[in-house]
Amino acid sequence: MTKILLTGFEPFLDYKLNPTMQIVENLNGEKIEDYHIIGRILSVDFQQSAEQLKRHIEEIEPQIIISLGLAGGRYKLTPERIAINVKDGEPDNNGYTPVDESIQEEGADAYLTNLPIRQMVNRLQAEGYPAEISNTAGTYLCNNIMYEGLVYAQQHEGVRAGFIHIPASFELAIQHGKIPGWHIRDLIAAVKFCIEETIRAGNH
Ligand code: PCA
Repeated sequence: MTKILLTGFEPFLDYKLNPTMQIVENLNGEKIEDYHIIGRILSVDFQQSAEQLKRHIEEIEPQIIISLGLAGGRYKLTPERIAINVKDGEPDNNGYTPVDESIQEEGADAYLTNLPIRQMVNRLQAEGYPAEISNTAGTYLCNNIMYEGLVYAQQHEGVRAGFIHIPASFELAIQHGKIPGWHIRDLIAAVKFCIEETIRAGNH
């Protein structure tokens, strides 16, 4: 049994709910072929989230790490190509507001994902979902967690890691008032297609 660690984030800034939590809770415990999905929710806190991710990785020993984040305002589902060694931007949920900081002092400037993001986008489009590769995960928590996941993948042969940004759910879009949304059912289905493509890419 191969394990997939699927992470989501708690609500943050003016988003009163985070649909990544619902997706992760929904897919937690699912099995696809010989792969077991284990879901975990991370804090929107620069320090804590990185430590939580490391603890979950230690406990679960996943071969695949897929992290999800909300990108409020995006219309499409967007697998991310690259994580950069930068922390900058809005305050996290505990008020920490980094300015031009490094995630890891001696770390590489950036890491490219080794998830099959092109296949994910092709599959999503074939299934009728708007999707494209994103070339920036920003400099906030999502980029931070993607970077940490890729550092681990770099250090552990055979491990694949990456990040998918998702649009708001209808529920959040209605609550927020100024961002587009998808039905949560479609968000869950789309993430599942991405997981299937990752499994398929690893089977060749
Ligand atoms: N999205 C934020 C952080 C948590 C989340 O779900 C981001 O894009 O950085």
